[in-house]
Amino acid sequence: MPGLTAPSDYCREPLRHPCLKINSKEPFNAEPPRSALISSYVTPVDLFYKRNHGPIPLVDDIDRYCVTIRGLIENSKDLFMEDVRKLPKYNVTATLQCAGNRRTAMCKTKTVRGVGWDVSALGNAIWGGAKLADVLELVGIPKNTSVTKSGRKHVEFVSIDKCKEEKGGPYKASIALSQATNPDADVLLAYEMNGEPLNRDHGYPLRVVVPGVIGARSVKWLDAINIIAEECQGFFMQKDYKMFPPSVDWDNINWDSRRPLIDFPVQCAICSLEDVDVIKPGKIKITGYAVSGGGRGIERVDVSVDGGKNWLEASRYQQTGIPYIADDMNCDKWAWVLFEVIVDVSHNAQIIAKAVDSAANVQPENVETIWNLRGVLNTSWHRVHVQIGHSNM
Ligand SMILES: Nc1nc2c(c(=O)[nH]1)N[C@H]1C(S)=C(S)[C@@H](COP(=O)(O)O)O[C@H]1N2
Ligand SMILES: [Mo]
Repeated sequence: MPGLTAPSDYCREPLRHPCLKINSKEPFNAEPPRSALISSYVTPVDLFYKRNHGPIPLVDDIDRYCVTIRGLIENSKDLFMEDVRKLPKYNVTATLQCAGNRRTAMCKTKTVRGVGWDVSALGNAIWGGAKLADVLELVGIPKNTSVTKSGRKHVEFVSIDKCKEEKGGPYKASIALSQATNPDADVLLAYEMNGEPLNRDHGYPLRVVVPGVIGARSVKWLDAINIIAEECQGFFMQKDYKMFPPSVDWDNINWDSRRPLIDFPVQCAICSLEDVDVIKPGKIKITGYAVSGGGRGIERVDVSVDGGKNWLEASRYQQTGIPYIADDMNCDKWAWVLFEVIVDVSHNAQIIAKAVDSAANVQPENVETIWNLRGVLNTSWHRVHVQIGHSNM
């Protein structure tokens, strides 16, 4: 692993923003406060959630750093940063969301295992880098290789961080070769986030960004790319990030019975209020985010202030108070939309938000029906409670 080092302890962690809410210190897992998320369409890097499984790697020599591409190809290749930078550069606005986002709320039904997250284990960034499809072309794999041609082949991304779950080995994950070679899937080897070089927390010097897919597949601190016959056999593909039905618990789980999670389903959350908040009676503005996976944009966000009897359609904005003007039908293909709606609340109420994506997929009404032992993909209607009072204001 030329140029990159993986510490085995937490003595050389980067500095982090003091506003982040720390869900686990070592490895470092943290999310911004709800209100910070909705103040900007593009999430500032220092407030972007951080999700790690081990200590943060360090670059000791950027000139020697390279990614080895090997496996089912004629000749393996060492890809240096200058090779990546020579390829056409793309800026893709994409929301990255952890499959564990909103896990804490799932625990209320029944305990789940995993880092507790509120509603902010996601962020929207402008990722700059080369397309994986262009990189794979350098090793002789044509663009748009169809599933018919590629069969079960996957492209595996291997990092160098030391993860407990991998018994001290590196984090890894894979995606289908057909997706990896599809330029329209916008899979990037990213070296920039919001126009700045990636920072250590987010994968410096190079990370994978797989838009529309759970965050777990966007491998940071890339060390190798393997072209393999079948999906990656690592822990995070086989023994984690799978969704089981509510009937499955730790005593009857069969990991092989489920496929690894890929696309993210439709999701939304209110960010202008906490789970329980005290407000003054009258008009209040409800704001939040909505996002879907697989390249499906958001069609609509509905908000209710009477526990789901009546619904109002929210409008979208990019900066508070400034409506969102879509000049390109595809502009929210991979990115979230921020929504706002003004409602009148005169008594204690349950406020709910639910989104509909471009394929008319809706969110499940109740968290109980999608409870799963790992607490992944809590995309149930987001509910908060307001109490009328004068404290706090
Ligand atoms: N090498 C490596 N890549 C990784 C992880 C990791 O622990 N190690 N965590 C994954 C998970 S679960 C998520 S949700 C995203 C989080 O990316 P972020 O920390 O940049 O927000 O990175 C993914 N890539
Ligand atoms: Mo994640």
